[in-house]
Amino acid sequence: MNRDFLMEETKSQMPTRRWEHTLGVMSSAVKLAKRFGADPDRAELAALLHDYCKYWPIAEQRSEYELAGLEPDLLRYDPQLIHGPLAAEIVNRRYGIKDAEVLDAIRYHTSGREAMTLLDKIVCLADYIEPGRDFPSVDAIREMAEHSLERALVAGFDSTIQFLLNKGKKVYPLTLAARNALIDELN
Ligand code: DGI
Ligand code: FE
Ligand code: FE
Ligand code: FE
Repeated sequence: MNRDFLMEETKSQMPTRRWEHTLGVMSSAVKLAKRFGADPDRAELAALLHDYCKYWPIAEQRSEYELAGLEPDLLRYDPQLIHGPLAAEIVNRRYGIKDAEVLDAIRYHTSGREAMTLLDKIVCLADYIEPGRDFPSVDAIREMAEHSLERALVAGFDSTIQFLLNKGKKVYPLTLAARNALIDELN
């Protein structure tokens, strides 16, 4: 599939601000791939497509998700979790993206999962640290990302979980499983 074509297609799904975020995630993912020994092209492709469905109306995301027969338990948690697994489904359908590791990195970029692959980690972390991101611990996480994907990702999930707890929201169990597994990898 032609890169420029996929870029135009993806750009047309979202407002300018989110497209700039996507470009930031692409460049951060390529850097991380080079640093940690993953394929930069596959990291860039997953990053390009990771938020493909993010700005579709939530009702449409939900109905497409249900129609595709994706994991129903996720719908009991924050609707912000839908766009990753839905994007993996949609880009496979629309553009014939078949690379299972690329699709998984897209699918799990928000939630994480137990036993994240190198590509999963890179896309999820790039999403946290791309140049346009600004949240309290982002600079510390960028620093950690110089040396350890796992340490940086634990800090990323910590900040997300902290944010959810502060708002009195539920935490999707896969995020806890992801964090637990990353901590085991560190020890
Ligand atoms: O799509 P982005 O804004 O680039 O980033 P994202 O896909 O990582 O996250 C979208 C939001 O999902 C994030 O602000 C926190 C929210 N969220 C809600 N419930 C959960 C959750 N994130 C995780 N990891 N786990 C949850 O249970
Ligand atoms: Fe996202
Ligand atoms: Fe993320
Ligand atoms: Fe994102």
